[in-house]
Amino acid sequence: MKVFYHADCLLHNPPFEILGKEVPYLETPSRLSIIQKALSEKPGNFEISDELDNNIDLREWILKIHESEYLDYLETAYDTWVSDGGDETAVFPEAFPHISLLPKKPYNPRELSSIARAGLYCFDLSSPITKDTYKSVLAALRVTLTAANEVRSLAAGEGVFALCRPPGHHAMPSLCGGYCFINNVAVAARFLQMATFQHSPTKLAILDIDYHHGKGTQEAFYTDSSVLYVSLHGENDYPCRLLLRGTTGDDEYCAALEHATTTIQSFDPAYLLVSLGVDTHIEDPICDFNITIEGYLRIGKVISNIQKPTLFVLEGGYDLESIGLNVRNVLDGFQGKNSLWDFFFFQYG
Ligand code: Q9C
Ligand code: ZN
Repeated sequence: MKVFYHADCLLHNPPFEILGKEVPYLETPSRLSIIQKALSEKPGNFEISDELDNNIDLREWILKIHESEYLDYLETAYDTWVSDGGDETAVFPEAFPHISLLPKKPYNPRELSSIARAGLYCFDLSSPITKDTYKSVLAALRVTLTAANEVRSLAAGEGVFALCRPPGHHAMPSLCGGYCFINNVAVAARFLQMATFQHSPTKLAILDIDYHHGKGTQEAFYTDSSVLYVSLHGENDYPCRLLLRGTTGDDEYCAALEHATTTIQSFDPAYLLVSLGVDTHIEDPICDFNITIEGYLRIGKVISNIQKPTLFVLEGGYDLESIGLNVRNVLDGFQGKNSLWDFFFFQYG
């Protein structure tokens, strides 16, 4: 399986976030290095490449999902913040200009103070903007769209993986939050659809297996019958919604996933996009599910039953001990391979 990756994705590295108190930033660059290492272990058939398609006009595609005002904000927020006297560490909102506080008459958001702007375009304290954030955000999208280009030449049941960060599925047209800035999967969906557009829009399915609900992705396609969004996520957590109990383990999860795959199969999309989060793992520091390392192998197998050319894009997953094997097992299971864990056990166990 081809894997796209770029070192610029490591640049976004805020020292902390606020989770009731200051904690080290969980969505850390080492997540990528650890996964990259796990995919490089032998035996393996992953071909990791950092040769990205530099001809893709990222701005053009971002604007299919996000507002240009917001994109300009992401690009300029850090410099404006610092020149207004803000701390050089990162842009951290400290005031949230709720709609009732904003001018009633039309106004230019650029005229707001940089503190007010930071709160206007952000819904939580998990997405500080550092000097290099924008560069990483663009790199993540270029990795994703390069991989999306590749998925067009894949056969049914084959896959390609965009190994990138920051993640994207929480990002809204004009809002960052939940470690997300640009919705990589949503932009990739439009990119795939519009470049293969013939008489009617190409049907696509997005399967979101991150622990959290991808509100950004859901809203992008809510009224669009050509894109089916299916999400498995924890109930009563950040910020929505239904489906699986906090104690959900491998069996219960795979049963729900089989249900999701049946729905996707009857929709019969041209391509499948997978928002691949492994924060469902039992040891994840911010999530409640109980998926095991072995469970991810089963999850990959169930996804492969959909039998479509498949683009995997990394979302969450914060347990650094297991994240590498978890991601690798989804991709190994998808390709009908055994767990690397089984291999180690066989060799050294
Ligand atoms: N207990 C992704 O997995 N912190 N984002 C929320 C609430 C942010 C997760 C804390 C969680 C965002 C891509
Ligand atoms: Zn998540």
